[in-house]
Parts: sequence; C-alpha cells; structure tokens
Amino acid sequence: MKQIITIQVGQSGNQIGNAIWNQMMDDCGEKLDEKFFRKGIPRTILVDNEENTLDKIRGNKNLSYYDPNNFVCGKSAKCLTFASGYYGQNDLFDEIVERVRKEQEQCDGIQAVQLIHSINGGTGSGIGAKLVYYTSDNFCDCSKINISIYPSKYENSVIYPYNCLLGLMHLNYNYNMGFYFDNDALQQMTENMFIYDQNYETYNQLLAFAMDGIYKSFRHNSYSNTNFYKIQTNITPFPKLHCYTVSLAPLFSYINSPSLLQVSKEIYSKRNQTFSMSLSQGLFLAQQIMVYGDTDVFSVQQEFKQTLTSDEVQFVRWIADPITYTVCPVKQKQCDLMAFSINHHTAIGNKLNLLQQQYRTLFQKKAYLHLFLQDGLDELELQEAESACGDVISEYCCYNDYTDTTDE
Ligand SMILES: Nc1nc2c(ncn2[C@@H]2O[C@H](COP(=O)(O)OP(=O)(O)OP(=O)(O)O)[C@@H](O)[C@H]2O)c(=O)[nH]1
Ligand SMILES: [Mg+2]
Repeated sequence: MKQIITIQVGQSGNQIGNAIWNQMMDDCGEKLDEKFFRKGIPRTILVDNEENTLDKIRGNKNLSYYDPNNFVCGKSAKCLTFASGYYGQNDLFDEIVERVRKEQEQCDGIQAVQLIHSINGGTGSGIGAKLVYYTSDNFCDCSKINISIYPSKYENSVIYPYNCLLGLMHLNYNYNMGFYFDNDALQQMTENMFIYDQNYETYNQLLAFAMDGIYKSFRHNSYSNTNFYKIQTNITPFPKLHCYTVSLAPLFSYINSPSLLQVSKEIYSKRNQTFSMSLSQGLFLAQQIMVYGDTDVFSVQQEFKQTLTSDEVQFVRWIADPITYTVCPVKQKQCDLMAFSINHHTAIGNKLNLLQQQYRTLFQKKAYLHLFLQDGLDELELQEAESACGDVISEYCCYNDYTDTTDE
C-alpha cells in the first residue's frame, strides 16, 4: 500500500491540518488508515516560522496524535513576504527536509505528497514554494497536491497580491492538483448553516469535513473505489490547468434523508461551494463526484443527469463524459446520503484575473517592492510570476466558450 505524506506550513496550514486530522480521527475511530497514519500518528510535518500556532497545537489534547519530532519551528517573527520565506530560513529548511526524509523512510511507497498552507501568507507562500521545489525533485513518481487558502475579499495585508502570484507560479509549474478554498465562501456557508460563531476554527472544521469527504472515498474499499492518481487523470484535461474547488451537499444536518435529486441540485448551488466563484460564469471542464450512502452508480447518474439540464450548469462539449462518479456505501455520521464534488471549472480563471489586476496596481507603482527586494527577490521573478499567471488565465479563458465545437 502506498502512503501519503503531508506538510502543513504557516498559521493557516497548521490550523487547517490539525482540523483535518481531528476530522479523520473522528471519522475513522479506532481503525486509522495507514495511508495517512503510521501507528496512529499522522504522517505529517508541522512547519512554522513563529511559535504561536505550533505551541497551541502542542498544548492541546492532540499532542499525542503527532510525532513530537515532526514539529519544525523557527524563532523569528512573521515571515510576511514570500521572499523572506523563500530566500531566508535556510536552517529551518534543512530541518524540514530532514523530517520529510525521515517520514519518507517510514513509508512502503508514496502515493502523494500534500502541502497545506495559505498562498497569501509569507510563510505559507515562501517556505511553501521552497517545499514545492524540494518535493517535486524528490518525489518524482507520485501526485503532488496543494490545499491552499486563497485570499479573501477582506485581506488585512497589503502585499498579498505579490505573495500570491509568486506562490501560485511555483505551484502551477510543479504540482499536479490544487484544492483552493477561501474564507469568504467558508463564512457564507457557515452562515447558511446558521452557525454564527464566525472564526477560523469553524471554517477549518468545514474545510476539513470537505477534504475528508474526498479522502474517504479511497480510504474505504468500495465499488468504484478511487485514489489520487485516478482523480488526477479524470479531472485534468490539460497539464497546466489544475486548480480545483470543492462543494458538498446537503449543508443542513437536519435533512437526514435527502433524495439523490436534492443532493444533486445542492452540489451545484452557490450556497454549497467552498470557494467563492460563480459557476454560471464559465464551464465545467471536469468533475469528480463522490456519493456516500445506500445507493448505486446507475441511480446517481440518472438523478444527477436531471440536474444537468439546467442552464446554470454547463460543461465543455468536447469531453464525452466529463463527470466521474464514485459511490461508497459507507454513510456519513451527519446524514444518510451525502455528496462531495471536486470541480474543475473555468470560472477560477476570473478569480486569478482579479488577483493579477490587484498585483498590477501595486507593481505599476512599484509599491512595497523594496520589502521583497531587500529579502533577496529579483524584480524579474515578479514579472515571470505575472506572466505565468497570465498563461493560466488565458488557457482557462480559451475553454470558456460553450459554442466551441472545434474538437467535437
Ligand atoms: N481558513 C483559515 N484561514 C486562515 C487561518 N489562519 C489564517 N488564515 C488566512 O490565511 C491568510 C494568512 O495566512 P497565514 O497562514 O496566517 O500566514 P503564514 O503562512 O503563517 O505566513 P506569515 O505571513 O509569515 O505569518 C489570511 O488570508 C488569513 O485570513 C485558519 O486557521 N483558517
Ligand atoms: Mg504566520
């Protein structure tokens, strides 16, 4: 059996990672999956440049969950810029690499390496990018996955467009699958669920629930069982495009026995998206749907097909079967029937476009550039990052046209 190694970086990476492990443990009970755990310990390395977050994780009841040697923590203040994370922190980085190697030695084989972080934080984007390089060089034959927090509408940092574009460039060049979440969508979803306790913990629980819903399909040996390789193949028609979002249904735990049709309608609803973008402003390139409950692929296909007749949900026409379904007879605790979906949709190009514009506004004035240059960045790298982002945007735009029948 091949295993999955996780590296969680920065404040959000560690808090989200912690929520994911809690969720998985809660879900698995005694039988922790060896793909993700070794002898009950998550196969993860916890990295941060400052101590607060890791101390909090160390201090809570989960200490026994983690390998204490896998906490790698710097002593400095915040990284703040991508450049200080990417060009500085060499001692810290050596330590991280050592821990990743040790974790690798304890695996029979590696199925995937996943990085959890935010692309706007200095540590998450900078140290994250350095790890992206390291892992793509040293884990050649496995999937490289990122679970990334995307900037929200209300960021309280002014330099985040630089951090994001630089971070995204490395991910786009080197990684295979990126799952993007944003706090605006997570906030909206929790409000829709009548949870008024708005904080990162609540958002992280929801995010962890969504990711666990995806992992679960290959944790259980079921009919049409899937794994990272299969998912990657199905939802990645073009190698440069691998930005995915996740939706889940039903949202309300009081609907205990929803019908397949209800679930299928919700999965495409704006309210059920963990990333704030409009599915009506573009086309699905591909989609992987995982259904949990007492049903079968045939019924799922039939019911979902009915929803697909709506004008709001459009797929490119040149892929015969853009949706892959996985059905798992294991029920979620919350609900008899649940669905999780990985969406590959061209509207993410619009979000990247917005980010690129925010970047340009700063870069035209060379505002805050000195912070990056003093930490060792060359201005040309920022230009390269912008052009890399532009390439991805134009490729998503290319497939945005429903009337395109050239390849049919
Ligand atoms: N969902 C979620 N978002 C978070 C969490 N913590 C921070 N964020 C968001 O992540 C972004 C900032 O990233 P951080 O992870 O705090 O930054 P970092 O990687 O530690 O980098 P530094 O700037 O060096 O501290 C902001 O958009 C925050 O709103 C969290 O626990 N959950
Ligand atoms: Mg931080």
